[in-house]
Amino acid sequence: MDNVDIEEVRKRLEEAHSVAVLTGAGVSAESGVPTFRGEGGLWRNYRAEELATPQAFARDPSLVWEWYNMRRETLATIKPNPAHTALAMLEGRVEDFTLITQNVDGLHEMGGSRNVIELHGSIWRVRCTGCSAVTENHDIPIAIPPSCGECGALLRPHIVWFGEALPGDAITAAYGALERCDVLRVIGTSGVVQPAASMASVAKGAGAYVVEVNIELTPNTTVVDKTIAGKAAEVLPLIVGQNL
Ligand code: BV8
Ligand code: ZN
Repeated sequence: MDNVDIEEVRKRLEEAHSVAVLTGAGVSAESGVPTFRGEGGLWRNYRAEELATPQAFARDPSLVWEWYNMRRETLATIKPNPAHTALAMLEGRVEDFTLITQNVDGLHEMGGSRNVIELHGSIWRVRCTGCSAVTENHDIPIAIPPSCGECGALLRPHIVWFGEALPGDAITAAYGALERCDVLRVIGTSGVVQPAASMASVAKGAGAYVVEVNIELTPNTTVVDKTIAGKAAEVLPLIVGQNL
């Protein structure tokens, strides 16, 4: 990570009217949240792709709820890190700022971000499989199997699983931001999961300056204008220019 890169990105952000940010699990890594495809990405030898599906939930809702309860318990003790705080500070300085996240952990809002699009939903909201009512639920653990207070049907996490469509309003808002932003920052994502994995190309195609922050190279690396190798919690405070 060299200062020339940091300075270049800081200048671009200062000149930008509209900024979009896309984050993945890597932005929460230094808060202690295990990423999906790094070490610790397994639970009882299951991969996320095997549990975060409607089929897995239909087959064994208790197993899937046990997985989410484990993650809720982990998240209960976790705090936003300087990467989350730096993004919240940047939002306060940019006229048109949109934070698009793939994460379901709620740490961006906890870190002070306001205009957050949760592409994949939230681990802190549940949805009724009967009447579709969506409610906040912070029970740790949630009693398994959870049932709807309105109609008694089984509750599921209000999270987008593999093979499920992303919420229309989130998609519309995200692509609007990608089309109009002067700068897109892609932070801590492996660039594997669609449609988020194509968002760097969408912004680039619309004329944005795209910069990636990651500890490894990803499929986005060949698309972006600049990749800064480093940990989000170290790089972002340098770019935002505050000793957080
Ligand atoms: C859809 C909720 C269409 C779950 C998640 C074949 C079969 C079936 C489906 C598909 C298929 N091929 C493609 C698909 C589509 C599929 C997909 O893309 N699959 C992939 C695996 C190939 N996508 C979908 O199914 C999506 N829906 O396409 O719908 C449709 C349309 C109409 C009608 C019906 C259907 C839905 C995808 C959403 C899945 N849900 N999450 C949960 O969380 O419980 S995805 C899951 O992965 C998380 O949300 C996570 O955020 C996301 C992406 O992962 P990353 O965030 O990138 O995390 P990862 O661990 O991979 O990487 C971390 C990165 O951080 C690494 O690069 C690492 O180097 C870096 N890092 C680590 N530490 C740091 C760091 N960087 C900086 N600093 C650090 N300190
Ligand atoms: Zn219900």
